[in-house]
Amino acid sequence: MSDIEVLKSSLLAAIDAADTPDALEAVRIDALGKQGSVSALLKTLGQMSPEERQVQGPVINGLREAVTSGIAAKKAALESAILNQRLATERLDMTLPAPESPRGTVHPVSQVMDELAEIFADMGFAVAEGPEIEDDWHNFSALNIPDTHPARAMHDTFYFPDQMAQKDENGDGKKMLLRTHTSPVQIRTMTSQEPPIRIIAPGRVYRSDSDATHTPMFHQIEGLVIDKGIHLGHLKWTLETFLKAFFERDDVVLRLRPSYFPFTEPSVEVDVGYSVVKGKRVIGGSEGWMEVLGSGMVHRKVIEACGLDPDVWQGFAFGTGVDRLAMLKYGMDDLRAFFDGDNRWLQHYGFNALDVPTLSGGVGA
Ligand code: 2U9
Repeated sequence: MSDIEVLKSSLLAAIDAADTPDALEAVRIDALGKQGSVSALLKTLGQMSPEERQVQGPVINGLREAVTSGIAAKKAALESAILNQRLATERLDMTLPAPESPRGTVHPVSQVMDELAEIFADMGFAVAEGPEIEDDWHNFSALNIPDTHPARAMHDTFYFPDQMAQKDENGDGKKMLLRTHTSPVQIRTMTSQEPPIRIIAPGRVYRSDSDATHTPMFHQIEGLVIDKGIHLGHLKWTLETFLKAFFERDDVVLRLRPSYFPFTEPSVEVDVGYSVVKGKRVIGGSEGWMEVLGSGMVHRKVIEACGLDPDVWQGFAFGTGVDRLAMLKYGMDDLRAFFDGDNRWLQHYGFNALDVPTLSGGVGA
């Protein structure tokens, strides 16, 4: 056998013996690398006479071809062997439950929003939404909140710089702000939809009066009914039904205290009774009272501001903090933790995404 045939068989044997991609790579470099045996042979072609090259050229190129295709075939074989090995060992029994991967949880605010939507849907309320950036007519004026009212003050409201004021229909500038409650959603509904109206308006609201227990953004839900012959009894029944379903207790007792809001007359603040069980406050009974929301009959001026006749249409409305309701029902004691995004808190207080609240299944998880 010529040396080239000897070299060829020894290289093909080395290729065959390579049992890992790295070992095969070593053979490739040893043969076809810069200092490789086949590369060296190829370089000799240059010094040969044309006749000699006529003879040796095809032989040496044949060798390079054989080694190159041998290495490529072996590489493919090794890779498919490795893949089959992995497929064999990584057999996934799809019938087995998924391994306990860290699961995202539903934030308590979202859970409570879903619970409230479920409860009010059952009473025929639709969910209405609107812009978080509002103008001061929808957020204040239409709600009978006079220009001088402290709620309008800078320390309570995030205003946009005047140059961002929008021109209203008669061209004068509407001051823009971050809504301080979701009431402008109800105003937009009353000015765009014929009564009767039954809506809840959940969403983010902004107040620049944050302190240890108040955050600049929190979540509110407000409710509104506009119809004929609506009176305080309808308000009380609706609030009792909602709070009994929400706290999943039939012994929820309400206390209505006269109060004042510019957009309702009469206005009442509502407390729920609680009992102390093993030192903890439990909703139900009336050992003590906890304020949960404000409400009242929609002020005539608000109905007029929305172009409706208050002698034909009456209504009631209420407003409450969703974060606060969540703390009352699920026992959190620090509002700020709601916004920290701390995974331990979310794993502890969060809800399983599959636990979609249904009235039949008891809205709570
Ligand atoms: C329209 C007419 C009346 C909504 C109302 C309250 C009372 C109230 C506070 C509760 C806690 C805000 O989140 S909170 O700080 N809200 O007490 N809200 S009556 O009254 C309306 C709304 C819209 C058209």
